[in-house]
Amino acid sequence: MPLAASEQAPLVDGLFNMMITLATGLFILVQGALIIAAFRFRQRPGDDTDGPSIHGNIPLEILWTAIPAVMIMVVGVYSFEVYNTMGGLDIMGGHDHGSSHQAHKMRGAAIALESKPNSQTSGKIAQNADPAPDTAPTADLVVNVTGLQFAWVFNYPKSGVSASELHVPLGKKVQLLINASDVIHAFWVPQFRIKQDAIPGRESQMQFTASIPGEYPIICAELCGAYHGAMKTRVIVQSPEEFNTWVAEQLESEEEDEEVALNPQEKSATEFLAPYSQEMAVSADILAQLPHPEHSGHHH
Ligand SMILES: [Cu+2]
Repeated sequence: MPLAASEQAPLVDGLFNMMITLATGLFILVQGALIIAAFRFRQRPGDDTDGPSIHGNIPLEILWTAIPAVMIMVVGVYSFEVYNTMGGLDIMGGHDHGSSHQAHKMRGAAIALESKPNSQTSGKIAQNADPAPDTAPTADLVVNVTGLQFAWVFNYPKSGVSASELHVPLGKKVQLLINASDVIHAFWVPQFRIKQDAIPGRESQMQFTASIPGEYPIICAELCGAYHGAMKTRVIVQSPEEFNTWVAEQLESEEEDEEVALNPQEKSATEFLAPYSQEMAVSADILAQLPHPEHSGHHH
């Protein structure tokens, strides 16, 4: 098994180990009985007699019905318990927040109503109109996840940060609101033992609490097109302080991007690009040869 890097992972591993133990025990029991019977009751040389003809054995039939029934019930109850503990049944992401639960329901209804004439686009509009969904009070951090051919986009509604990699603080409960903009994808982090479908027009949710700092792969687990195999990114688990620093940096660079978009009006291309020349590996001489804004402005 890969590293268990979330608080939920040991639950899944416990279930997995129990099922493997049961299956191994059953395999040895059934195969053992088969091998013993094949050897012990095999035809001996010169013996042409038949074995006794037996029809029905009620106690035996009850036994081999009861044992699997009990095993299936145990596995069923245990896996249900794990699923529930991981928040799988808690569709709206929290037990005790009636009002936002209601809001979620209504939002769902609005999407359903609006999606009748043109299911995909209007469903999307209804959701885009409300980019900051109700924050479940039980989660420390809510992240909107969008799957699209062929990438993941992470949006932090509280800070407004958008990123192509998921950053999360260590030891904090993270709630993902998962969506898709084209076809069905699936959000999978093996080290967290979580996997959830991303479905266009329908928000699915999932919770986890990262327990070991590090970088883990995020993989699309639903065949979604030609480049499905390349639909990968990372989740970066960092200390809450590092996470806050990252959020601040993202906000800063987003501001810078805005400046980039605003400034060209006031500066010539040469002046404007000068600070970036090193980054772009372009020499000042080449920059100086750029056309003057008066001549080029309209064509851009
Ligand atoms: Cu995909």
